[in-house]
Amino acid sequence: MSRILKTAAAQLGPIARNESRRSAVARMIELMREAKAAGAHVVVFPELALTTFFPRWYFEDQAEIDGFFEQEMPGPETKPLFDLAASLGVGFYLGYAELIQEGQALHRFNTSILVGPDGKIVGKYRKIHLPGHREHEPWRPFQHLEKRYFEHGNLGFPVFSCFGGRVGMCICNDRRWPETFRVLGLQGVEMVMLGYNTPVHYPPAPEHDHLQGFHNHLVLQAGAYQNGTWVVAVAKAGKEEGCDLIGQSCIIAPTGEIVAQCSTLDDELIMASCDLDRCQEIQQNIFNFALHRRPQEYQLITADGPASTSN
Ligand code: CDV
Repeated sequence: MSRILKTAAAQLGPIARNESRRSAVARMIELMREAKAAGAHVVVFPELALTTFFPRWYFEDQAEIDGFFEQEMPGPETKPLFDLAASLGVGFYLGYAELIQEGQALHRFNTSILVGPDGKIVGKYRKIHLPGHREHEPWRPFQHLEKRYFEHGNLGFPVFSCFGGRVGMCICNDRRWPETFRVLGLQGVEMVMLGYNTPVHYPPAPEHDHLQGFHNHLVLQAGAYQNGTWVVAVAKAGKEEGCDLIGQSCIIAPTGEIVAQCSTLDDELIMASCDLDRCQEIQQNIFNFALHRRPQEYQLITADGPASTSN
């Protein structure tokens, strides 16, 4: 019996700073209905999909910052998405800013969840690789203050048994790190879902701006192939509050081939029938970890601190 997971990538166009969650959720509901009509079992939405990408601004007022965070999931504005998922029998991945209280302490994470076709949360991930900077840097045309507004994720890179397979998550900058995919790969992951907000302009090295699209697909395709897993990567795209975000949302086979790709910078749905058994073509052969890996030679990867460049 084949294990075909009909998977939709639901790219979002820009979300304005004054756009309400209700409006963002309404856009996602429309995409979820379209996905169901096309036969999808699961829909992947972007990183921080409920609001504009707020780390591009320096805020001093914590209450204003917390206005971009969710204190419950689902909450009143997001519940309609969960209810629709349950009524349609469709699962989803959603990225959002999470604020939780533990004892007296408040914690803030850049989070994603997996929701099953019954509308119940089956897995949670908190972004581990936080890009950008901690302090206000006025020389930049826009800020990238993830290091200021979020703590590093503390849940590791879990893989969940759901949708008939083994599913893992990561978020945006995580995709650039081979360690992300390898840790998921070592757990036999068969599909990695991720959302991203990637500006075209990278202020510390603007000479790479024209390579943003290339680097996006380069790391996603490598992560898929080197671990024999499907990858579903979904952008928030387009000109958001004056900042251009790349699109190129895509579904990638375990061979590293892109099998579906968005062609706009707006709300757009793409679909693929993902046969999870195809992971074996890679996982049992060229990247059969048990047979071919040499972990004793990789110890520098987990050693503390940067690797020495001298010999
Ligand atoms: N949201 C992100 O993590 N964005 C980063 C940018 C800042 C480089 C990315 O890796 O796409």
